[in-house]
Amino acid sequence: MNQHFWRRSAISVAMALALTACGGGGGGDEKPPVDDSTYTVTISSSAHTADSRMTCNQGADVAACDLRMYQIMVEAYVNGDDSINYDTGYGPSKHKGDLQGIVDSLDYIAGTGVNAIWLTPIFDSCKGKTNDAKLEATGYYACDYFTVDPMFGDNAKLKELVDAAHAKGLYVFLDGVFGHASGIGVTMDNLPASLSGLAAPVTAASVANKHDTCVESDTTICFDYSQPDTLAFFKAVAAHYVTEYGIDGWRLDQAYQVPISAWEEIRDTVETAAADRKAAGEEWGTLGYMVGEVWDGNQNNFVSKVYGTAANPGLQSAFDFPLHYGLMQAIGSETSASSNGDASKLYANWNDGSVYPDFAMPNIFIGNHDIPRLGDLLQRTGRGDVNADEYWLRHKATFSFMAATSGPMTFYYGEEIGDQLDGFAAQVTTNCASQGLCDDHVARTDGKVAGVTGHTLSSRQSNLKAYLKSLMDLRDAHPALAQGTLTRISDDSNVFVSRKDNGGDQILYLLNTQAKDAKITLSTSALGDDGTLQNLLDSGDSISASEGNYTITVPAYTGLFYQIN
Ligand SMILES: [Ca+2]
Ligand SMILES: [Ca+2]
Repeated sequence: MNQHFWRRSAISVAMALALTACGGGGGGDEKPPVDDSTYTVTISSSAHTADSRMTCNQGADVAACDLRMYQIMVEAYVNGDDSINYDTGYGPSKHKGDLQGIVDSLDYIAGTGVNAIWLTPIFDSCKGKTNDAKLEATGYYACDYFTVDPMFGDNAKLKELVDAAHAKGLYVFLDGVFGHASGIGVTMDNLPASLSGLAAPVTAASVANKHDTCVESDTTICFDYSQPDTLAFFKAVAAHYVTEYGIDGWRLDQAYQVPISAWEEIRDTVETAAADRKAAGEEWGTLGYMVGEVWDGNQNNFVSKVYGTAANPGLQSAFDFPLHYGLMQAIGSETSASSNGDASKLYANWNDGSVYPDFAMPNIFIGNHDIPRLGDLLQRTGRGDVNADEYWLRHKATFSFMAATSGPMTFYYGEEIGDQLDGFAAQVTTNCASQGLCDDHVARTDGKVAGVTGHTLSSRQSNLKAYLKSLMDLRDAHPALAQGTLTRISDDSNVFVSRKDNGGDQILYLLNTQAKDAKITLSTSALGDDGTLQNLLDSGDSISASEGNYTITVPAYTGLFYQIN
């Protein structure tokens, strides 16, 4: 079955930096706002009290709360070994990516300020043995969970990659597809000695035992978690790569295909393997972070399909699709959205996480391999082409919101340079798969890695990448950003104003989602403080309260960070 349709059926939902110098960026290239009028607002009281409910809002020192993952679509990213290539696949890349290409790119990746890489699935998918060569290249239909895909490298190359990433300060996460596998089945021929005797996972024998989104076909088998052998198998897989390779955890594909009770056991197994490494004195492979993917805009479904409850917890972390949609509606762009940015959508009643259990750690992101890149969506919705200031300002503003958000976050490769696909913007509906231009795989482009693939960064790309690095440096220096309580002072349709607190570290974050400057009069009582505000990214200008008010100008499409002294 064509992955395009398969994925579709699986989902239930559908700077002002520029104006002044930008920290670390050496000065933005962007020009003044398109609209030279000014939005004026007075904020005299705070709309919300401090929220310290979920794990990463509590100010505790939890390493996973400051994860900055960098997603790599392995088959597309970088060709480091031209003797092994798929040469076919979904999406517009040349489909020559491999593990060596990632090893070669680690310095570049670390230079963006992220601290982790997530590789799309790398297990053997039995190239040439099913009737869908493109699907095999994705990695999401494995036939051997204990062997690296020979088109990507081998098991020794994976170990080399994990060790090399760790040496550069990067955690490594593999992509676990534990609900389905290749239609030709799963081989046990390459079982490691330590797992001899392990039984194979059991294919769902009846409709009642298979998840309703998993459809058996020539390319797909579905697993039956009512069978103990299935759970035992995937617990063994999940622990094996922590114990033997030192990976730091897993990204779990289509997490709703595995029951929450099974996730609880798999997570416990991974956490135990990680704790054992830590007890043995290992520096890496000790995190045991697991993040589930449920492509859904309804936060209630994250409780029922990923998190579970305090009494019956599943996974602790899930990609935050609801907040992703809020962020795109506010300052980015959605596939079909045409309205101007509405800052009140950042935390609407459908994406504020209020229904998640206290232990939850939502993982905020912009894009992934299943949705068009932000750059292409901005072009689609008339929010700026690559030569427009708006295009780059919106990227920066989006990054700034992520940097101000407590908890783990994920960037998709190329976002750091505002990548987009030349010649693509509008949705392609006719023969999109054969052109590599369907919305759900058009983001799978060849990686553009300066110093590795021959790509030369434009000045705007360099500037954006440096801005991202400056934000990540800010997160290093200010624990309130990654692990602070959140107080939403104001969320109107034009500006979002919040403060983050972690002990004595206190940050005011302001985001203007409109095309004109915002002049904000913020009372000391609304801020809950009367200290001096010091700009953390620009030249360090400071603002003092006068007669009980601060006056702060936030340029168009810009996020600002002030330390509250
Ligand atoms: Ca290759
Ligand atoms: Ca484009």
